[in-house]
Amino acid sequence: MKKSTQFKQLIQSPQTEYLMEAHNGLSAKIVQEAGFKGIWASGLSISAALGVRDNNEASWTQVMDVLEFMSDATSVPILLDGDTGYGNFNNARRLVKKLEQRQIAAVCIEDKIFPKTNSFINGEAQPLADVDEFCGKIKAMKDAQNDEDFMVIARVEAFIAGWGLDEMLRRAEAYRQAGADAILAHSKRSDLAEIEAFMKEWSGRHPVVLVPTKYYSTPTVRFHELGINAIIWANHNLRASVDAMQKITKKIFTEASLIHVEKQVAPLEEIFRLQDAEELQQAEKKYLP
Ligand code: SPV
Ligand code: MG
Repeated sequence: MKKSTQFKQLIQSPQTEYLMEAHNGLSAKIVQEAGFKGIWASGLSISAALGVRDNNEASWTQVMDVLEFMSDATSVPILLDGDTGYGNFNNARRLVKKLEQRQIAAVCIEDKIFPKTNSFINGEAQPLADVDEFCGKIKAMKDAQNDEDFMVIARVEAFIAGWGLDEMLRRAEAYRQAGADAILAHSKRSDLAEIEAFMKEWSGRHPVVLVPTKYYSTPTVRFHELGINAIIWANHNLRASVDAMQKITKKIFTEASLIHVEKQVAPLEEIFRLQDAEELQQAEKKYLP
């Protein structure tokens, strides 16, 4: 089944589904092997892995290059965190064409201004996009797609920017009417209060996706009870790898030895397996003289 069709089914299914963050080909493969049905190509994680900030410092084509490796390495669908669409409606609709060419299943855009800033950095100081302008962007993206199953998810940043429930609902409804396939309701609170209030008023009118990075202590059953369509575990592979790399690098630096390290890192054989080195050995037997 096409990746876009898989993703559409995932979002439209009555159960709560889960997407896990990846930021390169290797982490994408690890996410798929764990059993996740979809991958979140996080802007924060991809930029951090490239050594830059989550402020569109990596160009959109540099993000595309990373995505190409992620898509080639996996068969489950990828949802790109497309920030603000990297410009106006015209940049965003070109993005859709290029994503489809790489079999990326869907893109999420947020109603902020290019260049964006991560929602958890000084969120209240961040200006939101004009609603009509953002609706035009969504329409242009939906008009640009060739594959009818490709999805555009509209991320509403009203709570992040300190606006209340009314603004959140006004924007979500406008984006739904503009053609967005789902709404990502973002919140930086440590509890679920804002999201609960939104879900009550929204009353199931269109699929909803959440990113519970800040309200991580919420029991997952609550998301099921609220009828959330998909949950994104947004940055945990990046954070896990940073923690592991810092510990091991420090140890090797201080001990100037590998004696106490060998058993704490993945065996080389595991790296070769993840790369599918075996397949090349078979191919060499077949194709080399
Ligand atoms: C990302 O993973 O880049 C996101 C989610 O956009 S957040 O960092 O929570 O804004
Ligand atoms: Mg992001």
